Amino acid sequence: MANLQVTLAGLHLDNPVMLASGILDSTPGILRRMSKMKVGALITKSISIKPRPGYPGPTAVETTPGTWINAMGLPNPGLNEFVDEFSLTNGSVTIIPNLVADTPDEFAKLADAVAVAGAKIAEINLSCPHPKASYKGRLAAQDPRAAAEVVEAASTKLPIIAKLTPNVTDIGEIAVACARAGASAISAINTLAAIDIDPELERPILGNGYGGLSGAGIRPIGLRKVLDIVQALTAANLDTPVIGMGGICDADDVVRYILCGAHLVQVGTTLAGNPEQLSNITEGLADWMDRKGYQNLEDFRGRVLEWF
Ligand code: RRO
Repeated sequence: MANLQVTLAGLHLDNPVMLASGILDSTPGILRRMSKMKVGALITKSISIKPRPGYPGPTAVETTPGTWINAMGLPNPGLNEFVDEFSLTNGSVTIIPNLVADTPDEFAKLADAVAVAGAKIAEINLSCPHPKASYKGRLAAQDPRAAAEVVEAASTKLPIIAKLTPNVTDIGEIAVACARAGASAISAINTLAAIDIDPELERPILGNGYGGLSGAGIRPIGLRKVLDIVQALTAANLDTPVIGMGGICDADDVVRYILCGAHLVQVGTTLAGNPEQLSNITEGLADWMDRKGYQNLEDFRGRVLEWF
């Protein structure tokens, strides 16, 4: 029988399949429902210090089958209401808050607050692709020094997962900077900077104009970025685990990421109309391992690296 167990910053998780931030995670009720799935951990929608209403609609549109463009605009109730409403300490599945802010100090404040509220680990969103506010004119995850500064500030009270953007030339350089600054894991990829146009209305299809692309079509890009990160970390003698995501729709896609060196994965867009798919993916991974005769994830993790 395949053993799917995995540890992340000392936390024991039943399996490596996590719910990605931004999908089916914006209320305690939806998270409770998702905790019934076969899932290793659930990540919340990005939380900011102040409440944010989000952008005007349309906020998410399917551009080609299975591939979506979104500019939700970080809608969330703000730190205080989040801490009051979301229980981070009980429940059967680990809940990981995803945090978003404009400065290292704000990230530190958010991280410290969720640690006090019982979070065991947090993911910091260094990479929302279409913010109005940004870190000195760029996303933190587009500048190794800025990313490192945020990781350092946020990781004093609990372990931090640094979520990176694919919208850079050298994602490996950013991952190494985050790992050296104390990140306990690197997650990638956030959505690809994108736009789509309605030819009839002669305007962008999203209310915000710009958006981020996710879903089936971006999987090969996610795989390439994860491979780049794993290779860069290995070359720097860092064993920081990588959490792969981008376009995962089924168990084969999870296998693809693990073969590229990912320790865990996150699943998002494909669940939009089909939450049960999360359990199917985890079961499918176990079936694939059984069929291949693998007992542990390490038995095949990173195998594709041998090709390069
Ligand atoms: O809320 C959003 O519009 C959003 C976020 Br925070 C993010 O990190 N990535 C994305 O595609 N959309």
